[in-house]
Amino acid sequence: QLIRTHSDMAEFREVFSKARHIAIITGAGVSAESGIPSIRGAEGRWRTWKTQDLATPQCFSRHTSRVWEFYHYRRELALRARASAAHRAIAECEERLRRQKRSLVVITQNIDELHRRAGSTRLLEVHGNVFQTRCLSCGNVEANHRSPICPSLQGKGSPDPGVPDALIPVRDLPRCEQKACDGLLRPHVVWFGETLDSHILTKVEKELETCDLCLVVGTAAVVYPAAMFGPQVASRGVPVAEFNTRPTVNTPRYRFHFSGRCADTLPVALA
Ligand code: BJW
Ligand code: ZN
Repeated sequence: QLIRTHSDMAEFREVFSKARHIAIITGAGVSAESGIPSIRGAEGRWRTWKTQDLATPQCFSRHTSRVWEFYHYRRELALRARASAAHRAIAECEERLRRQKRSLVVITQNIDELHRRAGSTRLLEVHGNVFQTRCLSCGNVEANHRSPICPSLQGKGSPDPGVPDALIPVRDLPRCEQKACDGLLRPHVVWFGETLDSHILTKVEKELETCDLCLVVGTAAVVYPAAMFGPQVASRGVPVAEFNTRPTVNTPRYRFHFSGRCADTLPVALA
């Protein structure tokens, strides 16, 4: 249903002061504040390829070296990035609410771990995490912050369109270190056409059903199923506030829309 959307911060602050369970859904716009470009942004390219085509299981099986170069580049970028004022405002708010016996959970589509680095502890990463690997042979998932992730990727991964594929042999790409396994590792992220982790989705459902205020920050609401999280909350009659530099298809379904960079708007909203 369509509802009247406000951008009245005083009214939002009133709702915020009464909320006991807050869910914050975040997307690439929050990481943009840390200098990490969205892979779906206007540019949307790495070298000459559309990033949307690289983030698929088909591309990984055909062009394993290329896809690892792409993720190596983004791991190194995320390692060097620092949490922004938007990440910090969310983490500080969680801590403050906890002391007041209120709760805040972050449901993020971002894979760069910047929310955790800012200090968020209740965090659901629905599209995985680029600092975790998954073995294609034994299924083992583990944290990995090595830089570079393997010697053969050292100095590789430049996004410059003139740079040719490194064509690294698969045996020299990241391999499993579990006893006697040596399987090929992949980034533990959710690619197009893959399903989201059902355990995480169950937790997300519970948060969406119990929150009494929801913020949707820096996401274009194009990629499913995450695009439906905010509308799902709004359909229960719960106030939803969108923070984005521009309106989205979901804006008319939300009580509030705050236009602008989230590093400017969120610290005010969550103070
Ligand atoms: C700012 C700002 C600032 C900027 N301050 N704001 C139903 C309908 C149609 C299609 C589908 C459907 N169900 C499934 C599909 C297919 C597909 C899909 O959604 N396709 C769409 C493109 C149409 N979905 C899937 O395949 C999903 N799987 C699935 O549903 O499984 C079941 C199934 C399978 C097959 C068929 C049917 C069902 C999986 C999706 C996984 C997406 N993974 C990625 C890549 C992760 C790894 C990686 O990063 O490499 O996740 S895609 C990419 O998009 C990444 C992001 O998390 C995700 C969302 O992007 P986000 O965060 O919204 O970023 P942007 O750039 O789009 O928007 C940024 C926003 O910020 C903008 O609005 C700016 O204005 C704003 N902004 N600066 C505030 N400073
Ligand atoms: Zn293994």
